[in-house]
Amino acid sequence: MNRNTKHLAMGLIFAAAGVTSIAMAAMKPEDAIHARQSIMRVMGLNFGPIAAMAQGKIPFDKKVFSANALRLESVWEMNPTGRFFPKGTDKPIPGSKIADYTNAKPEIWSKPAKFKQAAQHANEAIVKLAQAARSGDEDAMKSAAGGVGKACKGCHDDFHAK
Ligand code: ASC
Repeated sequence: MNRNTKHLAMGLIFAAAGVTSIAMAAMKPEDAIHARQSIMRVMGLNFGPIAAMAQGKIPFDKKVFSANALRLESVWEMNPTGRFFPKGTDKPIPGSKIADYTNAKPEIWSKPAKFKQAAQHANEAIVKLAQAARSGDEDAMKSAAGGVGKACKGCHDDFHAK
């Protein structure tokens, strides 16, 4: 790489980083609420059949289970518990047509370390579930599903008002 190319490459990297941080800084509170609710809805839609199969409520279907588990992992990579919980999004946004409510508890912001740890537990459980799905081992898949259910419930009990 010659010097000019190198400078151009560096410039592009900094420009991209700048655009990203501007986009994050400019995210409106109602957009953050809408984003996290949509992501969690998709998480729930994918986890529902997995939980039902693991509990024997519906027949085990390896293809559906695996597809849903891999989608859970990739949707979770959007980091719903991270950038979509900026300060100031613990209450409905006055005048907002997008998000009229939020069930996020104030503990998300008053106990950030605890919230982060709960999210980390969920991350570990979700990665484990996807690994089990890739292995194709039915028992491992069902058992990993239990871990995800517990992680979801644990975090929702503490941080999500019903
Ligand atoms: C879901 C969903 C949740 C969790 C929780 C797991 O599918 O919508 O909130 O799983 O019920 O215990």
